[in-house]
Amino acid sequence: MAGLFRRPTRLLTVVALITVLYILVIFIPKPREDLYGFQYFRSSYDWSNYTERNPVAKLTPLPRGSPKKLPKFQHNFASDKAPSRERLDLLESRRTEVRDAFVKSWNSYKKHAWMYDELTPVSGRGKDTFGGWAATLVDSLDTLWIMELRDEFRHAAAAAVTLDWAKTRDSSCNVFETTIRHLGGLLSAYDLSKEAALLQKAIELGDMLYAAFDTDNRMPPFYLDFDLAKEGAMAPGVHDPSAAVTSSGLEFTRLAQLTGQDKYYDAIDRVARVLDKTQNTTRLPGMWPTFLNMRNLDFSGQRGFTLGAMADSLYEYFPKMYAITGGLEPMYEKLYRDSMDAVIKHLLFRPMTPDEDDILFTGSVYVSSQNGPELDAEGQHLGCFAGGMFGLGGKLFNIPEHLKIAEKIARGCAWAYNAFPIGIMPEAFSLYSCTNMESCPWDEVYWQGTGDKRLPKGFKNMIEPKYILRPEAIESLFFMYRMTGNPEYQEMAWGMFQSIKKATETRLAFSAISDVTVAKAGQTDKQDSMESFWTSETLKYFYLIFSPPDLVDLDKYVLNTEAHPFLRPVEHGFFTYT
Ligand code: DMJ
Repeated sequence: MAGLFRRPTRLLTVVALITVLYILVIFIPKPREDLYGFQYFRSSYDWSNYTERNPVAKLTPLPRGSPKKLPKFQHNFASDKAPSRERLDLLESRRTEVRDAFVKSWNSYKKHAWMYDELTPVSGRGKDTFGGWAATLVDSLDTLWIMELRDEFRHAAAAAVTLDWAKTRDSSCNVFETTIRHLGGLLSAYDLSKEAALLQKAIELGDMLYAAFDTDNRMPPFYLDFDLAKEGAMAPGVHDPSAAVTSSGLEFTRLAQLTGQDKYYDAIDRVARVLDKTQNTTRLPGMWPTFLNMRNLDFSGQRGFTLGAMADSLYEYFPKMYAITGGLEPMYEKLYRDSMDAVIKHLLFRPMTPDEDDILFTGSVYVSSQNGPELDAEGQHLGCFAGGMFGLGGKLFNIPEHLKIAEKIARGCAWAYNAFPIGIMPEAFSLYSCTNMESCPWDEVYWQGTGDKRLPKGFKNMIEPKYILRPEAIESLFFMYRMTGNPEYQEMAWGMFQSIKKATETRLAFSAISDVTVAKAGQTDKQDSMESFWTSETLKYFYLIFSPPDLVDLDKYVLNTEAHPFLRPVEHGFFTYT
């Protein structure tokens, strides 16, 4: 009797096993290709097969030919007296401390938030903020490489090439953030490591982001809505942050150079041509308003102008685009020179400080119908990038005045860090603008009568007291150091790093803090947030400023706005494409 029952049971087991195997075979995703040892997965939707509703009749090609011999950006370190053994040891120990901070952040990301966009550095969870495509992982690939964490790099790169851009809980993606973090991260990881699978993953993403330009006037929207794009119903926005819709230039140019496909360059060239055409039609000729109507391309109505939040990388990319195109596209020099003339005339100001420091900030301007341009003497952490930009522009286009401005902006941000008891600059605040750039005596009585006395002397009001692990201040110090070779910038950077570390460190990693005006580093309120730019930008700049200057040599690489290095054409000697 027992045997009789056993036979059907065996049969059932076999059938069940076959079913399970069948399900496994059908549903478990398999590596489709093996590129350089990576188990590469192609995304489940292929945007290169997407049918464009607004195709371009004639593509603008990448500038081709021998790149110009551009002025050197980096100081000639070889001509300096060699640093002493003690100095080299000191720099090495600082590098190690920065790397330790990175490793701590990375290990916690790996343990608690692997493949999520971000780690929550207090509660130790994963959180998705940018499509769920592992933003911290992709953004950190090149830092892993640069810090010589090569095993970690291979592990992370192997995971990055399995990302599926069609798998997201969101119905759209932020075009700018996805471009600078994901596309920029993959391209630089490829430029450094030459791992083919990384380029392949970047191309898939580039094809998706390229679809964002498929609008009536070929201008991109702020969000790429996947369904709208597939239905051919996408339109550009009427009030978009200017940086977001105009700064994909470096990433798309590098992608075009690496693939030989002009379409990527054509997409961003059209946006740059619009900027070129409208540069003198705005209420502050030379600059563009903080928000743009990308639908009718009429920029003459808006009245607000800034180099800070919402607008920053629009300007940052002009000298960088000139560099990455090997100086073969003169439009970028004109865009840079004319916009910076307006910045110098209307936005730059010297603040009144107790020690009468000769420093500069980039404020913002409102153009009123009665009074014309009115300066708002605010300081923004985001505006601190301008030191690096003026430095790069000053060198590339041989404008000595811009180099002086670069130094004063970088020192201004360092001043704002040092002014607060915990040694960190807040996100945004207002200052007093001096009427005279040459001399600016401190007026204690005026400050006592008008300033917020809870703040350090020289500060008028607090706008946003938080610090969210942003990089712009160390970014400018890093550029100044590489440009001048002056070790003073390394000392300023070290002070900054120690302050940030003390005030933001958690058991797991480092966290944004809500208020930098507290008396002691131990009293900071941690906001449980660690954006991917902490490991992509902030720690990379800290690491590089203490490293030998040939590590990410700025005469060979140009860094995108998320600090991802792309090879400059001078490295190839001529434009050839893989
Ligand atoms: C980064 O994502 C980029 O630097 C961007 O251009 C501006 N904001 C953050 C860092 O603060």
